[in-house]
Amino acid sequence: MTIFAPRVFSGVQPTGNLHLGNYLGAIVRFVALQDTHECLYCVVDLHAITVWQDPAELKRQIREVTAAFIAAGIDPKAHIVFNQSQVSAHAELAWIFNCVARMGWLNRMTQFKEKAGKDRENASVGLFAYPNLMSADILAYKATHVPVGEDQKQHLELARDTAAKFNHDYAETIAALGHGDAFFPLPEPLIQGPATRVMSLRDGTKKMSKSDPSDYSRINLTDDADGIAQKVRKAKTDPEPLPSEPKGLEGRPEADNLVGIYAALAGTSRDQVLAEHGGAQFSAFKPLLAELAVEKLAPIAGEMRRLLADPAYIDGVLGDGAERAAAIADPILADVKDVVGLLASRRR
Ligand code: AQP
Repeated sequence: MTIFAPRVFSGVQPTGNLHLGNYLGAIVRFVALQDTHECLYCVVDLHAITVWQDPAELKRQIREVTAAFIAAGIDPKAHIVFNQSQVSAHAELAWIFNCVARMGWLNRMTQFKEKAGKDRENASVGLFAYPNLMSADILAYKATHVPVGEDQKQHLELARDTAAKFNHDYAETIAALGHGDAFFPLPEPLIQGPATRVMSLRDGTKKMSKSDPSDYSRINLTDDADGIAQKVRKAKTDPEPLPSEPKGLEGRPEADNLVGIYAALAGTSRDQVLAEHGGAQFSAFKPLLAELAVEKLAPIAGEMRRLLADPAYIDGVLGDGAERAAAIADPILADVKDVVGLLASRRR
């Protein structure tokens, strides 16, 4: 059986304010994995344009996500930080995957249904094909592990199905060209911790999201201390005190969300938080949560401001990262073309 060296890949879209969900569900995990894995972290700007983006604002947001990565503790020298559009292998492999993945698979994707809404006919083709680009992002590096929030689980399953179908459809050529019994690994989602699905502060049944029209639904990484305290104070809750065990959070989505956020920020578990704060009213728990959120997020916001004051540095990080990413992806793409039967004679 072909053995693949462990490699981590993940991405974040530059589509607006990064929030606590992106941070706890993804970026905190990105930082932790650096100690044990070779990691590539990507600002997925080609995904962003599947819905309309103001061009000047998009450039600003690409730099902002990069600054957030670095400010949160990702080391762009030890690992690779870059923006997707600078490495053409992503788009090229996505086209090949458009020809491998099936319409029926994409038709089942719930994120497309949610984002396209009722006006499906008017959604971009890119929004529909988005999961194939995501498969290409991961498999252009033969990445084996992908840290993501719960909402990306279905897309990861599609990436595994696409890798498996490619390995199956081209099995003979893959073996004949010396790639063993599998060309691509089946990438594993890493969905772990107490905050894999952080919910809106206004509605505990809806995911915290950049595109929610209410700024009070989320804590942005760039919110100041007063803003964070106000949003936590106004967060929807129920009248009951906190239970002493997680079972008591059943049917209480808002309470469950705040306890999960607290646990993730404190680096502990729901059980532990409830063991300490069970019986407390929200009027006592919310100020503690706000204080903890400020303690963790304020240094990141400060460092982001410092980094964003020097856009040339950020652009340098992205350029250097793109070169190093392309050095991995280009030979893999050349092998993919060879397997598929696309002639790659050198241009003179
Ligand atoms: N609420 C969340 N809880 C936990 N993890 C989350 N992620 C996003 N929202 C939550 C994770 O963050 C990573 C980057 O996400 P993304 O920006 O690429 O896209 P998204 O999942 O579509 O994020 P948003 O905020 O919901 O953006 P919009 O509103 O533009 O769609 C991913 O790993 C994601 O799982």
